[in-house]
Amino acid sequence: MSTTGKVIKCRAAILWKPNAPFSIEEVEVAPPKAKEVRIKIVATGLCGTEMKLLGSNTRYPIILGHEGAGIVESVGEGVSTVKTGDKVITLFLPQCGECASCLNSEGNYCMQIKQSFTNLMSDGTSRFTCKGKPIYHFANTSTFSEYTVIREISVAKIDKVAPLEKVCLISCGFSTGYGAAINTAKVTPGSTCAVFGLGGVGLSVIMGCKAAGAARIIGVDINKDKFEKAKELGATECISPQDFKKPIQEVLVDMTGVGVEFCFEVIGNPEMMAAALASCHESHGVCVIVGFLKSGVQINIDGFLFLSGRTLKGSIFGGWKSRDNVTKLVSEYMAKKINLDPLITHNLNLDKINEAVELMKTGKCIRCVLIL
Ligand code: COD
Ligand code: ZN
Repeated sequence: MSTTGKVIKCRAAILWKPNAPFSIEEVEVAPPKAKEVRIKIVATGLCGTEMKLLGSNTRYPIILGHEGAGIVESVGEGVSTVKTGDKVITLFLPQCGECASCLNSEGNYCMQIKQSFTNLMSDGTSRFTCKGKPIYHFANTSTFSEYTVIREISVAKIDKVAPLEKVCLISCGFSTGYGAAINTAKVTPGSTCAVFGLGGVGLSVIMGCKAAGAARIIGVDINKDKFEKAKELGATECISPQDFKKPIQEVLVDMTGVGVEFCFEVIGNPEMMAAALASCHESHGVCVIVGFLKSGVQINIDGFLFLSGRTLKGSIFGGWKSRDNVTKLVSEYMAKKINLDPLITHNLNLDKINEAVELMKTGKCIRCVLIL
């Protein structure tokens, strides 16, 4: 029996308040309105960003999740680019194709992302209800639910044979890291790179540096358990700042003689951001900030560092224009040009989401993909 146009009852992981565990509840998911798509989520990663949101900085109750892949259940009025049955990836960064960023060949920060900061759909309402209460959306994706409603501009259609439990990582972690190296830094063949933070996103930066032909890739993390995988994916050496008396930027300058040509901060720590910039070659070094800081958090940088020509850059979603490139990245995975499999260390069912949180908190996993 078709569910088109009807409310769907399904399971979702709700965060009712800050620092509470996720609670698996039955939710009602309203049909998609104009230019919206209702998706049956099949798989979703738990990303480092969600871990940062468990405390505060958002609205509650909320359904988090932004690293998702699924199948279109039904579409609202005026949707023309996807149809029922299509396999899709959810995009926290939309691509409207019309704003100044979408029209600029270098930009990818679609201005329509700002709509998702309301935690509601474009008409100011939620499509989720639980126990009679509206539940907030997250990143216009809310993938920790068996069904979700998102905007058409936040959906990328993908190869119909793609394994959703793998390619969901293209929805965030992999693309964010890999693109930061390829698109934002534009890593050059033979260069020396350093990557601060070896989570799923940092390891994807390493894969990007390797694909771009970097000769030396230095992984930096305080958790040495991350080193083995980093080396498997292309790091030529790994170091922990805790093993040195000197600041890490001095260690990197000593190791390379001149500083690294490309340095990536993939932690979200203001001190490490300043250290990453200072680790770069003084003339042509490029430092890319991938980690997130809350609005208002300042970075304490010695202004003298810029005199000689260093560059400091931000990066979101690896600089990819989302709809155009996610489809292509999935094709590259299918053609075995990129590999996501080493990033997936755990698979759990959605109802075990709190176990996945624990695995992330204790640094025991790179990516836990939740199966719905
Ligand atoms: N020095 C060195 N390493 C550190 C330090 C430190 N002081 N503190 C933590 N680390 C290491 C941890 O041991 C861990 O290995 C790694 O840093 C962080 O990895 P994860 O697994 O927690 O996180 P990721 O890789 O999933 O995500 C990292 C981000 C920095 C991308 C994420 O936390 C973030 O800030 N996201 C927002 C920015 C963004 O682009 N988001 C896109 C949507 S997610
Ligand atoms: Zn993410």
